[in-house]
Amino acid sequence: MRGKFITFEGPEGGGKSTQVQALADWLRKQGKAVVVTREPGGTRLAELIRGLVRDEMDDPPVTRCEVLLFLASRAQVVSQVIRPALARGDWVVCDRFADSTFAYQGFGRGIDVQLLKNFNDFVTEGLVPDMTLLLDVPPEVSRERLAARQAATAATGDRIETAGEMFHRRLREGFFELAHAEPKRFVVIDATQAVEKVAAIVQDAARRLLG
Ligand code: T5A
Repeated sequence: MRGKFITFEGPEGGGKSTQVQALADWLRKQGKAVVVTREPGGTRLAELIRGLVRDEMDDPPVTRCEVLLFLASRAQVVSQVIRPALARGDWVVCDRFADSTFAYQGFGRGIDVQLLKNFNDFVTEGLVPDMTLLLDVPPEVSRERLAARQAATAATGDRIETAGEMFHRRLREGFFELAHAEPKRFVVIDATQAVEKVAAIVQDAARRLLG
């Protein structure tokens, strides 16, 4: 039997990576084989693309190039990791997927969302998550968390994290619009709450898929 495909989405610093690991651990305790992956990335080539889209550089990708890089990364991880895992019956938990393209490159950068959906169908061959957990945080919280992490690790913000305030407001609204259009697939979670509280809401949502 095909496994289930769960994605985490939302603005930066919403706690996706934290909750991806927590959900994977919990699903394993429920007896599921779980594959954790992320976008951009998840295969050797896709991780190289991740560097290209995130790194600050003198001649950064123009928006159309950025779109194609994210889509190229997705084509690799879908065909080499996600589809084979689902076919084996494993559950796949993915840190970002297609909705990030619609929110960031569509609502954020202004590329036509329907055009992006058509391109996305091409690279995913129509693969849609069974459930998408939208971890919502306002830009202020996102900024505070990333600043705290940067102070603790001496890391610097990446090219997209450091895009302007309006960009982040637009993409957050974009996520809401996407969730509103597909209420059965999306679960919108107020991710300003404590990690444990968010994890409990995520588990309740995942229980529905466990049947
Ligand atoms: N992108 C991606 C596109 O533009 N188009 C696309 O198609 C795709 C797929 C990816 C970038 O690429 C863009 C979006 C992104 O800008 P990334 O590093 O994967 O880059 O960026 P994020 O996914 O945003 O990852 P982050 O690590 O920045 O944020 P997370 O994963 O949401 O948050 P997490 O878990 O790392 O936590 C961040 C900090 O907050 C703390 C954590 O301890 C950590 O320090 N934290 C909390 N603090 C308080 N309360 C909570 N509930 C907390 N949860 C976590």
